[in-house]
Amino acid sequence: MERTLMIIKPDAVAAKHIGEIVARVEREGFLVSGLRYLSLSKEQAGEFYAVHKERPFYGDLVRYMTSGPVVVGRLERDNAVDHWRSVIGATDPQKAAPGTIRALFGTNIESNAVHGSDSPENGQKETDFFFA
Ligand code: 3AN
Repeated sequence: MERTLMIIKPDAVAAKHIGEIVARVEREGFLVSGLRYLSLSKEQAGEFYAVHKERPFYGDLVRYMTSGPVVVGRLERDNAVDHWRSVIGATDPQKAAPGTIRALFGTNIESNAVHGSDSPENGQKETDFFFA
């Protein structure tokens, strides 16, 4: 069983899409084995996105991710990482395939509704970050 981390980002929480997104998760065959509603501190957001530290959008990304509450979830199923990435769609909602979560609920490349881990190794690391 593989794990991936879902984050329902501040824009999607504010737009009241938590229920629809979690319903989609379960329809896609995931077991939700952890779910938390929380506000990220600057330090947590900075550490979580540390790989993007040198990118020009890093400061804005940390500001955005701390702009309101988020929902983090630990999702489990076979092929969880790739399956969840196919369900959420491309980073830029304008380029995301129709019916994907980012196409449905994303605002722009930064405020793109949800996060998904990018490898099984990071799926384990990122879920451990929130679910000790
Ligand atoms: P993904 O979330 O699709 O794996 P990453 O890991 O490249 O994409 O980027 C992490 C987050 O950084 C994205 N979800 C998005 O919020 C933000 N981001 C990525 N690229 C850009 C960009 N060019 N401009 C602004 N924000 C970006």
